[in-house]
Amino acid sequence: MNIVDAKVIVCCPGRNFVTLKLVTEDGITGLGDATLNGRELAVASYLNDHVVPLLIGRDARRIEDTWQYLYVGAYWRRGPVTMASVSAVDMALWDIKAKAAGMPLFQLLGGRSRDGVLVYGHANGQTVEDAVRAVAHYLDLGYKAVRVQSGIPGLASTYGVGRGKLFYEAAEPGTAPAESRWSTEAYLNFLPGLFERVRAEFGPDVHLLHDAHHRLTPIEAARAGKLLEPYHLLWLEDPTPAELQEGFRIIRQHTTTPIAVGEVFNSVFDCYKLIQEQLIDYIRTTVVHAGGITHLRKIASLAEMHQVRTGCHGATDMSPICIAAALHFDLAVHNFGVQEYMPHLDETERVFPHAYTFQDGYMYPGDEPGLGVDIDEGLAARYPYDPAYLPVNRRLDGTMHSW
Ligand code: EZ4
Ligand code: CO
Repeated sequence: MNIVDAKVIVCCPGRNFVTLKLVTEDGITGLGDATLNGRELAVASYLNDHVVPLLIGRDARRIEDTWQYLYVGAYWRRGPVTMASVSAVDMALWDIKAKAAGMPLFQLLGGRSRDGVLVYGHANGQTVEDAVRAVAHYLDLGYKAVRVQSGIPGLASTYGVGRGKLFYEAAEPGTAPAESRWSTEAYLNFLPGLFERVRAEFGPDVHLLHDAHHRLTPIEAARAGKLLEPYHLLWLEDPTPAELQEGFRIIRQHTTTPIAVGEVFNSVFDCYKLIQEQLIDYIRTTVVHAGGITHLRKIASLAEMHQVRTGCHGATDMSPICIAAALHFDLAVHNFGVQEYMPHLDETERVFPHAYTFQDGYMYPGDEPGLGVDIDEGLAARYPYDPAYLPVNRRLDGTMHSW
């Protein structure tokens, strides 16, 4: 079952996506997401210039060997550009294998471990009362888990609050990133009141989440976790940048607020200490950025042994191909926790028709063979690449800070 064609498709149906499409000699097609928000063309080049030529003529059935060939074989290991490329190939090969088997992918991964995949949505508002209204809207739609982000008095713009009522789209079209300003003091003074208000309004049962988006030091994150304890979050996400895995020990020593991290991780080596020392509760590595289904399963297996659950990144910069792959994975692995889900724009949905569905706070990958997602190439061609960047962030005195 040799690969006879490999094509990289870059399109912008409302936002930029990079897609890899493989075709075998038997005419089976496989799709992989290779989108790296704000750095899309670097991955397209890596694939076109260095991966596609190696794929033609390879046996599409050899998923593990192809993964190792591209990872070990590149000599230059890891990094988001390399790993998004490897992930796309891996996703497409699992799509092909499941189609050849006539099964939805989750069956090849061991079958269902649960009835449906619990997802959380993104409630946000400029003010606390706007955020409360947004949470109510999500609950009306059936969501059982909601991330809450709000504007902060005194700051002109805040991560997690922006255009889009049902999602937060961070990348802004343009040839240079937008700049925002940040004050840790204003944030920490404001945050507990937001969750006090939301808990008072909606009671103890709804799962509440919050993303600190890498902006705190470990001791500041420890303070945030302590202040939020009365409101028992499902998780506090990305409390501090995780290049320094040891930093999470400080947070752990001070608070029982569950911690999630990992959306920017590329491999198990970014998180093995966090997992083995039980410094986190949820690992957010996702299919497109952490080596595809093949590598994500290895991370999940390590996490399972240490009582860490999965919580895959699922913002709108994961294309429907990645969301489909994540849902198959989430349905199958034992230690699944929760899946992030932001609905895509209608233009995106039309370019990537898919079998997955949302109902009553849960998602279902569907029963089509493979990933259950397609790309309408004719339509995609009508949405050419449009440069867009994630914002950068500065403290009030102008110092660069994590965004
Ligand atoms: O900043 O997807 O939890 N979700 C997030 C997202 C990420 C973007 C980066 O491309 O943190 O908003
Ligand atoms: Co996040």
